[in-house]
Amino acid sequence: GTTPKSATPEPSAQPGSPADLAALQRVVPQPVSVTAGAGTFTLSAATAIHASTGAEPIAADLAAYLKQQTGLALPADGGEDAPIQLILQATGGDPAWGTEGYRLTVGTVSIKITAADPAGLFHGVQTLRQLVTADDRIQAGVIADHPRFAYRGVMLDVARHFFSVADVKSYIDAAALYKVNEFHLHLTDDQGWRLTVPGYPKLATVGGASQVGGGTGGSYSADDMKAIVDYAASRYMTVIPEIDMPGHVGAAVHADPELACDGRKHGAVTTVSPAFDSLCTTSESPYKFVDSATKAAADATTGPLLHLGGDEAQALNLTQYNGFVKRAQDLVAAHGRTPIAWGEAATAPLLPQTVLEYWDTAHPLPAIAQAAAKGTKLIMAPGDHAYLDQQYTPGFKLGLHWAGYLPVSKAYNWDPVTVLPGVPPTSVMGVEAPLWTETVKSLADAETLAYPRLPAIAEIGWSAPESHDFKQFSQRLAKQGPLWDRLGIAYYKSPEIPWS
Ligand code: TNX
Repeated sequence: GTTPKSATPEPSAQPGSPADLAALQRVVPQPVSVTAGAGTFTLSAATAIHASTGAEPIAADLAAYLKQQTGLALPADGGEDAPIQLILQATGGDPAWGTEGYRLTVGTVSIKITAADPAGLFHGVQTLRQLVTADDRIQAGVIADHPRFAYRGVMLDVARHFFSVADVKSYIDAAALYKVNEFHLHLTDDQGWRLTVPGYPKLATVGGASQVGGGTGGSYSADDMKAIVDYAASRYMTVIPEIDMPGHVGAAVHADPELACDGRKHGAVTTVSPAFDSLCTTSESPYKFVDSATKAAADATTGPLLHLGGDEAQALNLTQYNGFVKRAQDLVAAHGRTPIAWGEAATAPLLPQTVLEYWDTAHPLPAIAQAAAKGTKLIMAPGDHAYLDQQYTPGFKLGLHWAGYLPVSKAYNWDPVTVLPGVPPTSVMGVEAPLWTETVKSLADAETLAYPRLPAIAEIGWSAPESHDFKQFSQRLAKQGPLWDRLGIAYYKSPEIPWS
């Protein structure tokens, strides 16, 4: 059988002391249950890892993570008596675990992670990483865990400023540490078009050749997109591509003026402010373009969801806008994908499966709650709690503040099911933390806005609402600082957090 010969003993016969429990309180997001044992496990270069059949890549990930963090090179191909065991266990788990839950048992001589699915083992590995202290020890205890919401997303805007594939991978990697499982890639906007579309070569070559402030911009080839999608999959994250339309199309109409009604020559948009151009909804050629662009986005990704934008289409009247959104959904569905759109699309006739993403807390639309009441599922990305591009404080060197200032406490203190009055809790699929990049020029800038707020929003997505407590969260968050230093993740040392 596959049962390990020396089945890992439970952490210890002795329950942990309050000090042992305090030593386990360093995990973000807060797990469902945390029970301390007595003593610690000490890692060494001889500590082998063994994985069940099918989980070998996760053993290799754990070894690579621990090498990065501790410098110790643990063998990832240990036998069934290895001290660290990663075990896929189809039956016997708590059904509440789902595909993402796991149980981590740390004793003084062994560590075991069990899960029904590799995604759960991967999340358990993230918990284990966070438990490793500066002296390579891990507190004994048992953590049993599973997520509150199925959708826990982050978004990166690669249109306002272009980010290389390597930078995108780094952004994905850091978010995986907080059990984020959806990566929304905002590929197109006024200032840049980043996706190669067969039949429309100028979108990438002309529409891609700019960004905020000018500069050379860039775009992703089919191979680049595959590299991003495969990397995200290796971090148990699904990529959601976004083609933003019918507004926010400055780069598209710059590349191909026929997509707009006025037929004039549109220059590249390099300002922060939107251009308020629109696809021409009264002619057919833009729909051919929407068909091709959404097909390219569907072909480049493997997940079920495809975002069609739909925000801030000020150049259209409501009838034109609603008609466009209706046809765009049909085209996304024809490519086998489930449409997502920004909240504004709630005014249009929606397909039953279309998902709405709520963002605009400055102008909340009653139509969104009305759609939810009729069965539309929502993703919550409220600007005043979840927008990572909003400044931490007045005068902060990066970011905007149209939704107000967003200190860490505000990124943490909200509940997705009470954000919009009238929305049934079961309508909420989960949360997303978007990072718009008008003011973000580098990966370090992106990380400085995301850390430490991205982990706060990840905890809102993962952890039970009863566990939310900012003071306790900020103490756990403080313990992530040394890990970010070690991993080279830039972050803002907000004075709200008791960094040591
Ligand atoms: C509003 S959020 C926008 C974006 C901007 C963002 C800046 C949304 C759907 N539209 O185009 O980048 O505010 O915070």
